[in-house]
Amino acid sequence: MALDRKPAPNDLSAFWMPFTANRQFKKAPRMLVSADRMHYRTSDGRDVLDGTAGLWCCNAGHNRPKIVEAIRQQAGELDYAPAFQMGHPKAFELANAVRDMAPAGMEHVFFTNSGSESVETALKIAIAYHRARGEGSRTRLIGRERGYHGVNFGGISVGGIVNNRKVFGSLLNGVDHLPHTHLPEQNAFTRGQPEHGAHLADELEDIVALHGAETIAAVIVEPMAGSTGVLLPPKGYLERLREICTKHGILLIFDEVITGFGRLGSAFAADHFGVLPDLMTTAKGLTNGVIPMGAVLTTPAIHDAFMQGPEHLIELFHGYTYSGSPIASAAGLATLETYREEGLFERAAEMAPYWEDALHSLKGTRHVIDIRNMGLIGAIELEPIAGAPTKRAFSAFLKAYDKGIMIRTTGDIIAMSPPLIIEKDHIDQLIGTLREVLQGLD
Ligand code: PXG
Repeated sequence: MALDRKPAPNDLSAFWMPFTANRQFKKAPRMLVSADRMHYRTSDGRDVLDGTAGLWCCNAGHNRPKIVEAIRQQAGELDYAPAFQMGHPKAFELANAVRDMAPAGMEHVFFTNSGSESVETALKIAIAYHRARGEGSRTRLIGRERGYHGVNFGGISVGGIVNNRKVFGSLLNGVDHLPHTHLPEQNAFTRGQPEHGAHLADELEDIVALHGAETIAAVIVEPMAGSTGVLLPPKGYLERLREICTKHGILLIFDEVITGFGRLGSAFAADHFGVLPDLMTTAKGLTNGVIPMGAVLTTPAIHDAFMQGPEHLIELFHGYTYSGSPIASAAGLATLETYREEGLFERAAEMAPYWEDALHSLKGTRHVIDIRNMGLIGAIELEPIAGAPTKRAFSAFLKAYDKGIMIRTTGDIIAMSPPLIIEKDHIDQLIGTLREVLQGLD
């Protein structure tokens, strides 16, 4: 009988792990059992310095008392409330707190449970917005090569990471892509925003000429592309995209799932670059990664376009069982309070120059062909092993873990995005260990 079956705790076969080399992992598992502030503890009792804030999400570090307490308390007070046609106070409080932290002009907040869902939500709002205004022909969506917008069908359609798309069929139709902005010949080893590449935004004019502006609903980009290996926007690029979108009545969506909540030393990338989109997608740092939650932010112009017709009718046929759920909302409120009380975004900005110098001290280290950084984000690109792309960086990841630091790799790029509470000696440890690892790699 199924109920009699008691799998041994070390039976790893049932769990099909996401974005993981399952067979490799299960032969030599890397198991994390607890976490506090800047460190994970492994099942073999080692401390591992968190160089990635989990998956770019634990911006305030781990086991933060205010967040832990808020979740505990909310679970005992109101565990769940229906999300449709009912409300509870904390979802409204959190929406207000997010709005107050967001750039002026972002006034309305739609809750989701992840970055992927935020992306689907923003794309759907964009298309439905045009239709609500009588421009129903605007259905095309424009993404960008190397873009990552989560893993649902809309997101992988506008996304540009080939492995995330190619085995999943024909995807959404009516999608086109801008070129990516990676120009290593001109921009290698740039600190912060690269000089070259603003002209790549002009490709949007060609796409508009090809399809007609009246068929295009929205352009979606990461203001700083994270997952593909940290590609910074060239100087002037985002401003140019904004101009062209405005000129043609196309909505601009910033996917701020990674850049939101302090990563660049400002609350959002939109603040950092001084460019305001029409919609912003967020998740991750909204709840410090502790409880799944995302949010889409938008302007009164977009929100108000839906608020028409008889008042008893639903204005947007979209939402999730857990949109703004009580425990996630409580976690979000406590997270934003933690960021504010500890001045963590300002702290990230203050620490950024030290981080930048430490990263760029790796220039000249074996295998390193480029280094990129901004705020508390950094990437080190390695020369791939001929005929075996990704292998060198993955070996670096495994060796780094053995030596007590956690990094991420994508292709042959090492990416780091530590919690914003990182201290200088942690940065020294991260970079020092990485230098040793790189020197010892084949
Ligand atoms: N948009 C962006 C810009 C993201 O970076 C998503 C959407 C999707 O979020 P969810 O919550 O559905 O995973 C992301 C997620 C990595 C890495 O190491 C990046 C992400 C997730 C996991 C790993 O690069 N980004």
